[in-house]
Amino acid sequence: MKLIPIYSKPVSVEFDPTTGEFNPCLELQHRRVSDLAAMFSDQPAVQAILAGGDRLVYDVRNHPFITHNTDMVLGTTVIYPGKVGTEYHMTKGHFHQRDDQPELYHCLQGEGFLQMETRAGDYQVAAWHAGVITHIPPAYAHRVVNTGAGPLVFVACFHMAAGHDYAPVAARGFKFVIVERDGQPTALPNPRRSA
Ligand code: M6P
Ligand code: ZN
Repeated sequence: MKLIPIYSKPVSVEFDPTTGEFNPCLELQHRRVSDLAAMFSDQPAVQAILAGGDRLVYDVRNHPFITHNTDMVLGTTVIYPGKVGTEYHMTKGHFHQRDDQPELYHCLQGEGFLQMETRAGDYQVAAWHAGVITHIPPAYAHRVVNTGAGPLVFVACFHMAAGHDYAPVAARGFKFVIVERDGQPTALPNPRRSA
C-alpha cells in the first residue's frame, strides 16, 4: 500500500465504473481461491483448483480520503465470474470491528446477491443488479456473490475506523450458500451450520 495522503482541501480522483479502477490507485488487493479456500463448501473442488494453479476471484481497490478529523474510504470490488464446484465466486465477507459502523454498497455492473447477517443470526439478502444501492446497518456481516456471466462491479463507502473482522465469517459462513442448481442461482442451507 502506498503512503496514505492526508487531505486538507477538496480532492478528486478518476474512477472507471467498467473496470473499478481508480487513478491514482492507492491500494490494490488480489483475492484468489487460496485466500478463500476455507470458505467454499466444496473442499475437493477447492483442492482441484489449487492443484492446477490458483485462480483470481476478485480485486479490491480502496481509496482513503483522510483529513485531520475524518476517515472516509471509497472501495471498489470487481468479482470475476466463476464457480468453485457449484458455489459462485464471492467476497470473503466480514463484520466491522466496531459495532456502530454501517456501510453503503452500490452495484455498478453485473448481477448477484448481497448477503447480510448479524451475530444473532438475522439473515437478510438483497438481489443485486446495476443501480442497486444497499445500506448495510452496523453489526451485519456482509458478502457479495456474483451469479452472473460477467464481472460484478460495486463501490463501497465506509469509515476506515470501522475495521474488518473476518474470523466469524471464515469460521461459520452465512446462513445460506448460493449455488447453481438446474442452471439457476439457488440458496441452500449452509452445511457448516448444521454440523
Ligand atoms: C468492499 C469494502 C471493503 C472490502 C471489499 C471486499 O469494497 O467492504 O472494505 O474489503 O468490499 O470484501 P472483503 O473484505 O469481505 O473481501
Ligand atoms: Zn464492510
